[in-house]
Amino acid sequence: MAITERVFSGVQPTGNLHLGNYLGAIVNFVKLQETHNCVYCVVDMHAITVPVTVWGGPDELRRNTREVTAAFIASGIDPAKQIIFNQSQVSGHAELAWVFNCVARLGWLNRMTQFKEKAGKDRENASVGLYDYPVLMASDILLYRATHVPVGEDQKQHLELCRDIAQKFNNDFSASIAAQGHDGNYFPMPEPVITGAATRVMSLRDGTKKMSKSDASDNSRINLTDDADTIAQKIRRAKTDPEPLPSEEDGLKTRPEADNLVGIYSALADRPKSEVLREFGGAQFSGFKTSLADLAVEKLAPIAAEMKRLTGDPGYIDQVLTDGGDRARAIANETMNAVRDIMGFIHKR
Ligand code: AQP
Repeated sequence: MAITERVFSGVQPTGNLHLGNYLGAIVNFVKLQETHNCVYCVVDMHAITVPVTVWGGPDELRRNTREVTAAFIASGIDPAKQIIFNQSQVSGHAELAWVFNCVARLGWLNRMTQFKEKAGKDRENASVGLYDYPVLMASDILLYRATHVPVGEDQKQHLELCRDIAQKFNNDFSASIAAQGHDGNYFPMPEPVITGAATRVMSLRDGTKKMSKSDASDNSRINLTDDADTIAQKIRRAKTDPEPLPSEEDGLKTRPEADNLVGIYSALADRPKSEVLREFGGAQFSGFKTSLADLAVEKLAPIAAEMKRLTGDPGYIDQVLTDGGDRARAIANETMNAVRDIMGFIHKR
């Protein structure tokens, strides 16, 4: 079967969905649905790679899974046209991950910087799942033979690993792939889609640190569930330097906090940074922050309100997920049957 263009991406249900997740990933999910068939996944099996005290246990996982689903829908993804589901409903993710565990090399995984960051000094105590996270992610993408993967900058290295796995699988089993009648490579080389002015949104408290769900300070991030007052207050309190805003992008190079706030403005307004600086260059931060807070509230408050409405109806959300799961499973089964044939696993047809 020839490869056709398809988009896949996932978001972990680990709570505190924030502006970085929205601008780095979800905004692009919404745009891509105009041109592509898309599969958007709430990756609950990835969420459990950290200690249960961190992911919160079953009630919290259910709540967070519904919250991410609500964020997808509230941001504009149409669940009737595109597939929205939670990963654990489709067993192919775990099955393909096993095959890829036997394709990926230890040396490749040892280079993954996210594992090093997340495991920290207590590496011996990290779960095997956290180490294997990038292999499961490669399976998520390739199970749907996806060609495009919208993600934030931080996922670039994992996407490269996914391409390495696809390539080694295609090479190792090229004869069997051809014998099964597939033309050329069975798995595509998925392209990362890392676009927009905010592919790496930084913490509001420290412009050198990524905005993250796990930051202890709630003031470091704007949560998608924050109300208008909280959004405005967090932006007013965001760290800045004492200089006025520059008029040219070059002037942002050594000023991470200024660069971050201008990037957020630019992404929310869907206007290039250069244009934003033409308007605000020379202005003090106080005035710029007021405009940024107004813009953020205008764009985000309706999403928060819709998320609240949707999470108030868990029956509807669960229906979206199970319906999406059925549609995802149909594609996944096709891939898994082909993989079984390619590998030589005897199976029921
Ligand atoms: N700060 C960010 N800027 C731009 N994009 C970001 N993404 C995450 N943080 C930023 C993108 O959001 C998508 C979903 O992320 P995830 O749920 O898989 O988890 P993550 O990358 O681990 O998110 P966090 O906030 O960074 O969690 P912790 O604190 O656990 O490390 C991805 O496409 C990601 O690139």
